Amino acid sequence: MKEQLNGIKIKAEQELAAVAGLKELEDLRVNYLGKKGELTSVLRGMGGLSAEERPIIGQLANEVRNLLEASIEQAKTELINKEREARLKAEVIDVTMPGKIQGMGRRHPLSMVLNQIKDVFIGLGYEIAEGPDVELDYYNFEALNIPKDHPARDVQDTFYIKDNILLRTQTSPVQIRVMENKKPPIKIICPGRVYRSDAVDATHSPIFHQVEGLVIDRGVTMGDLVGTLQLFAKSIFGEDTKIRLRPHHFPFTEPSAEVDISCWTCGGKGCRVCKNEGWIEILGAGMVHPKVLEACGIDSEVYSGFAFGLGVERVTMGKFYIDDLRLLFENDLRFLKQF
Ligand code: 2NM
Repeated sequence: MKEQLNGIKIKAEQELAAVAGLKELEDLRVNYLGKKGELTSVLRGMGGLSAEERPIIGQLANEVRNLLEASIEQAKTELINKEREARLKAEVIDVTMPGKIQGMGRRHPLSMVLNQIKDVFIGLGYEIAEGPDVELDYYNFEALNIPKDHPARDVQDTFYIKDNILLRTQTSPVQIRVMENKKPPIKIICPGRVYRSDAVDATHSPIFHQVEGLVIDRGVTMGDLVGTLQLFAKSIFGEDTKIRLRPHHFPFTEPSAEVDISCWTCGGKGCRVCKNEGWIEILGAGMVHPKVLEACGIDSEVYSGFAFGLGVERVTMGKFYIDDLRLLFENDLRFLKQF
């Protein structure tokens, strides 16, 4: 019986060393220590032992059982720790990884481009400001010096919720709110969803995304604006990218400009992508109108600033050669899987 017990001990320890999972470990425990286990059946056979043998074998059996229980308990702890470590390792996210994110599938092209844009401006020391999608007429139009009879105010172009409550048509109301609440210097970008009453086609959507930028300080000039946009264009479209400003009119900036960038396909020679222009319009910009500054309580004799706005969909379509805006909203996996 002594040999039998030692045999069980050796065999159990060998098997224990090879156990790889918790389920296997539990099976092993039942096989040896369970009601019908090997050790238990040896103990059952103790009835036939002599009075001298019984306590010796009994003690040995107890020792083997205690040893096995301890070994199994230790193996269990080790297995749980190993599994926890593996799980933690699998959960680690490399936040610097672009596009495809571990365990999170892929990213939407709009998010990829938005993140790139944010990175550029965060790198320049800008802060990100957000505000409500549902706005007051005052913040969306009035404070931006957009006159009462301006076509943008028409119900044809703007979604009204009530007389003076609407879905913002641009993210500039966020900038008005920041200017009202914070003293210059101000250096912000305002990314977000905007709404316009447009019919859906390859280049229009009633919901799209904008990033607007705003810098207000003493002595800010058009030169600062040009330098900023030049750096932005190079960061997003490549080092060889040039920009071109054309005079324009916006009620909220003076002077105002439409900003083109050299075609990212032909570099300016003219091709299908730029419709032989060599340039592609991508931004609106200008020096913040003194009336806008004053409406926010900023002294326009002391401070000046520039602002710009761009459509995230437009930039995304350009960068990825997407010819139909609807692809960005339909979430067809055959499209999304390409990113
Ligand atoms: C654009 C173009 C030009 C703009 C102006 C302002 C504010 F609040 F400072 F007046 N925010 N954004 C602006 C200027 C936006 O988008 C095409």
